Amino acid sequence: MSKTTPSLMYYSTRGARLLEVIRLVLAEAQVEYNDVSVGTFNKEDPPKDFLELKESGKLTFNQLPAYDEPESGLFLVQNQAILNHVARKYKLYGKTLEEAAQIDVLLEGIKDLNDLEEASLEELFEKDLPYWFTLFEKYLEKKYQREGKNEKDELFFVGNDITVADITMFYNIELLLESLKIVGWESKFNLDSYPYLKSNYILIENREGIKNYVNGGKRREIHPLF
Ligand SMILES: N[C@@H](CCC(=O)N[C@@H](CS)C(=O)NCC(=O)O)C(=O)O
Repeated sequence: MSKTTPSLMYYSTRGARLLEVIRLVLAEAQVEYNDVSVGTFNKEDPPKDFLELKESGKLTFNQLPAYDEPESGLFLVQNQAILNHVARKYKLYGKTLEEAAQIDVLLEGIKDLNDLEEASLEELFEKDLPYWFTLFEKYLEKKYQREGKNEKDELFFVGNDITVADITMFYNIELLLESLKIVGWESKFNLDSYPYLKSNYILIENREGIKNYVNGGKRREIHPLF
């Protein structure tokens, strides 16, 4: 690693969904970076490396994650701000203003989907998840139709290339599937019911950088949803 290698700093755990999406975006872009752990999160007895960072005055809101990019001099905090920056920097935020706006629409929709965790589990699996997944499925189906493609063709959520929208959706589905596996509830959700989403998921799963990261053995432990 050179002096200009960026660093992503957090505690020892995987962190929020957005933080793992940041790692997946960096993986897709095949960017070398330091994935720094400052130690175990403990509000009463914070780890030494966190206190040092806090005392440096660089953590705008005294929180992690933080992203240090020596090449540009940027030092960022806030998951969303870091994600937006790396996605724009590595050309994963659409090729035009219009594509970027459509990506924002999808990312906000995915946020709404995430907020469903508050519902009861029964409601979540019977009603809310199918409702939201069907909306995303319809979105992709219409895009396929507009572009004269069938579901065997490769299709990205926006434009004709991978963006942060595909990567964010990929991680949300992956987290759901992995969490269901851990508690033995695989039967509660079947991605086969959403063939367009499944096709996009497989497409992203097989991207070289993402595949290497996911299978590379260095990933932090999952925080299961249930
Ligand atoms: N909105 C912030 C939230 C970050 C946040 O809450 N960080 C917590 C850990 S998950 C933190 O560093 N807290 C430091 C403290 O409470 O002393 C983001 O998305 O980055």
